[in-house]
Amino acid sequence: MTTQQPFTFFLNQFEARIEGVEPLVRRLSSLRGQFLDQSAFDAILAQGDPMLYKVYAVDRPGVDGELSSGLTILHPGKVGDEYFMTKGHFHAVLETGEVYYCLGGRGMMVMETPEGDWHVAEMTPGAVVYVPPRWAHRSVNVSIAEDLVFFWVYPANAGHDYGAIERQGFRKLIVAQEGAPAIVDNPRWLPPAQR
Ligand code: PAN
Ligand code: ZN
Repeated sequence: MTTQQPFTFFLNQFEARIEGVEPLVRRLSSLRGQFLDQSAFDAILAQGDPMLYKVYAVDRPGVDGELSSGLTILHPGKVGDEYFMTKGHFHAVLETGEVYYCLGGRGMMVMETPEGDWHVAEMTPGAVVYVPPRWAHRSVNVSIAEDLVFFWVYPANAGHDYGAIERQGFRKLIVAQEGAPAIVDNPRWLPPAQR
């Protein structure tokens, strides 16, 4: 058993980055099939492949007791009526939770369990959203012009399972209706018994 040394890292809230960490960049093309309006998706991609979000991860060894943390910056924008969002995932170790702390912008976190229970939480500066074990989670930027910026911490051995979400998305979508975000049913989503 080796004893870890404590360390400090600096989260620059004003420049929305973590000092000394190279961000992972996710572009629109990595969310193929996730946005409902496929022709709007193709039309944007034909003009280029915009960056949707950046993730500054302070990863730790994937062993019991370790915690990974980091910062995500999700840009504003829409595909058809649907706001820019993260891919979303279950944790591969389903019984692991996560804490999100919103630092800037305006968003919604869409969550669901393998049984199909769902919940949508608002993300505004200061909001701490607790994602219990077993809940898949996706962040959505519902602002017109502002980045959604949030810090997160989860057990480093949790892992990420993107497969179920890639297949049929989340039960609920967040779309603009008359200029305001609305929660609507995802027509591609099937209850567990019908999959
Ligand atoms: C976050 C997310 C991050 C990017 O660190 O991974 O916001 O979202 P996707 O992983 O869905 O692309 C987290 O929830 N980690 O477990
Ligand atoms: Zn997670």
